[in-house]
Amino acid sequence: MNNPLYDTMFAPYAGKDTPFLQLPEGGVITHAEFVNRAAQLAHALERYGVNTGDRVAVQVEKCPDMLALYAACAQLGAIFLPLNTAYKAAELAYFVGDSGAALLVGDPARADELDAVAKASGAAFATLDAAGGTLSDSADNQSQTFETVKRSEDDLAAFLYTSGTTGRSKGAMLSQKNLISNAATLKKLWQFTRDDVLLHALPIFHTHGLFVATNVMLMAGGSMVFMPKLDIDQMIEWMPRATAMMGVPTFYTRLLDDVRFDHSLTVNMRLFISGSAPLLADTHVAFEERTGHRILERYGMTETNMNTSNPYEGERRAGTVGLPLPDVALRVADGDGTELARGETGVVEVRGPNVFQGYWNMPEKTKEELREDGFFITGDLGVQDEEGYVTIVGRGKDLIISGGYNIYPKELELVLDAQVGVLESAVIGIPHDDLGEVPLAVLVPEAGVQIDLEAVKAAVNEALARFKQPREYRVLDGLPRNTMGKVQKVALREEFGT
Ligand code: MCA
Ligand code: AMP
Repeated sequence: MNNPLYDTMFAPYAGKDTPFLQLPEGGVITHAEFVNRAAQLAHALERYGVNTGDRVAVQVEKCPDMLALYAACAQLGAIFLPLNTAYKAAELAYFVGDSGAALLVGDPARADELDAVAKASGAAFATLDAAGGTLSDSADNQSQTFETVKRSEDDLAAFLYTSGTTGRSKGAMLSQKNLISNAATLKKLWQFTRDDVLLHALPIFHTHGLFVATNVMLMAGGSMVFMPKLDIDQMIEWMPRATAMMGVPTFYTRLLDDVRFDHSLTVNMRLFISGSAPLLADTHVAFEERTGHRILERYGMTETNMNTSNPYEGERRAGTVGLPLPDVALRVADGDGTELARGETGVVEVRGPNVFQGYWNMPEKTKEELREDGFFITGDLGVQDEEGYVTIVGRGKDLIISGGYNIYPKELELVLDAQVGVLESAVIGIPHDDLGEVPLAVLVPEAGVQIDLEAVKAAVNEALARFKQPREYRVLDGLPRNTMGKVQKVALREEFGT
């Protein structure tokens, strides 16, 4: 194959008039139209100076052209670097600078501030949204064919940034093979075919919506109801015409909260998949009672795509994330990587064709998390039963998962600690009915100083995306610490976590 990613995911659809994206606001984009558009965008990328191997940073609202840009990057051999649309300019500046992106593609409504971000890193800047933009204009005049650039399966296809416990985001480098192998495995396991219609309401800047959902559907040749975001009215309207849905647990709790959502809506559906955050066993049970469907829960990470899944045929066990995927080796290990006996709790480690190539420009970090024998240390605490089912029981890493988005307390604490009058801070996750968890910030004032909370909130709002911002603040005289001086977040969770 000349370019394995393009040749498996996109090339097979040239000239095929089958529906690929069904747009709830009206219209259908066929597979052929999609690959033609990708070719036009590949030409446009070249016009903006993008070469094979360059990073293309993309902060664009969910729309067909945003997805076609992923295909265009594959065809050109550029590295697709999608970014959360909620990120502020300060956050973006880091990603663009760190990755050395050749081009930043951003929202026309924020053109001025994003252009400045791009300029500061020496990147070119183009705009794109559902209505158009400079990249779209440039693509419109281009040929609908583009000579696919030769690549190998070991070449990089995407960077996804994932935060770390140090507060600094790391660019996870994913090769073509990482993406292709996982999509092929999941397609087969979950039995996706060209007859499937997937309800797609996830964002496409993360693994879940982009690689798990889209790559699997591309490989299967099916179609997607391509919703701009989760909208329960739209979901309910389209469900009778769909066969499958993928979502984070909040999707399921919101559906269950709606009295219109009942068994009759789901008779055409064959599969509901959940992941990115723990699905409560209660939600699993309530969903089955309401619809007769057992949600299939799976587990993965940005660095690895998917690692485990409950079976398609066979027992889907509530509260577990199922069995290791056929091509993934999984061990529950002690701190040294020695496998523990079944039933014992330890750190989950995984190895397989899905495991990433390392963190961009961070060889030390890569070494800390990728063992020499190829196992990646996930930082999740798990236990495996005699039959191999894995349960995630906690996290060794300090991480809050809110509505499927990861929030690293350290990143917030660094911002909070820098505020006037704040001596130190600690951020913990507290339970939230809708989002699972949300952050709460505990602030300790400098001696004799009264913290101006409104000023702190304003500074946080300037620095960090809304979804990361603490939902609540508490001011304490001091933080609980152990004898080693380490902050006892467990004690804070006990005090504030209910
Ligand atoms: C939106 N807001 C949030 C979140 N989403 N706050 C905390 N956590 C969130 N997840 C805030 C906004 O900033 C805004 O705040 C207000 O809520 C309303 O925003 P809106 O966009 O209308 O929210 P929504 O449509 O209700 O979105 C909630 C959502 C969405 C549907 C749960 O966040 C979502 O689609 N999450 C999926 C994330 C995902 O794809 N994760 C996969 C990562 P304000 O009103 O103050 O301005 S990949 C992964 O984890 C691994 C690899 C895996 O295994 O899949
Ligand atoms: P990310 O950094 O966005 O790739 O998030 C990956 C993390 O999400 C994992 O390390 C887990 O902590 C968590 N995660 C993903 N799927 C599940 C799941 N089904 N159950 C529990 N945690 C999950």
